[in-house]
Amino acid sequence: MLRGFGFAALAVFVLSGTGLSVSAADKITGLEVSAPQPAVDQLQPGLAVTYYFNKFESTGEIPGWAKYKPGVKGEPITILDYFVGDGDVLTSGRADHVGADIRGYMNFPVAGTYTIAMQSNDGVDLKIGGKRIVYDPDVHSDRFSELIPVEIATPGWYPLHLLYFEKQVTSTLELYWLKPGGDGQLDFVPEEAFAHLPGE
Ligand SMILES: [Ca+2]
Repeated sequence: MLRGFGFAALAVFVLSGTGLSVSAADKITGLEVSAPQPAVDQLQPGLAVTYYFNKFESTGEIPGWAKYKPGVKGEPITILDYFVGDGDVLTSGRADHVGADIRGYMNFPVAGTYTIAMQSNDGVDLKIGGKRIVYDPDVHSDRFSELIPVEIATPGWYPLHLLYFEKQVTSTLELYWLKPGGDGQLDFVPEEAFAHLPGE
């Protein structure tokens, strides 16, 4: 995986409020923490992923395709910091025509208002705790979401479901946050915030 640290620094610069392309969204509330919480001794690192190889045009096409064509389980995704140009899409081993159904848990260690943002290419549909957080479902070149305030009432593990696809040429999938009381710099959501249960 090419982590693209130089670009990440630029992204944080843009997201810190000096850029023109990022604006703030309305706060999202009502996320439901997993109840009961997943057993810590059963959690595995990273997010589970199933790949579907097709020339998708929108994230909404992935569930329908999955009803008729079995997917391929991939190696878990440890962190969403993919800025790979025309390289392989996530852990799929392919560079184009990839859909991904990504599932697991995301840990919010404290209560409060987080700021979440994504950069994507192509489409994304991210739900956490049953709420849609980022929705940019169609074919597009690299672009950032808004800065999205997300209210977390209860610390802990929340169910995460991310649909994503790469049609062709370049692909990008990055997830950023700023924790409550942070210093204004968004950073990648770290590896320790992602987990999944065996069988997901
Ligand atoms: Ca693309």
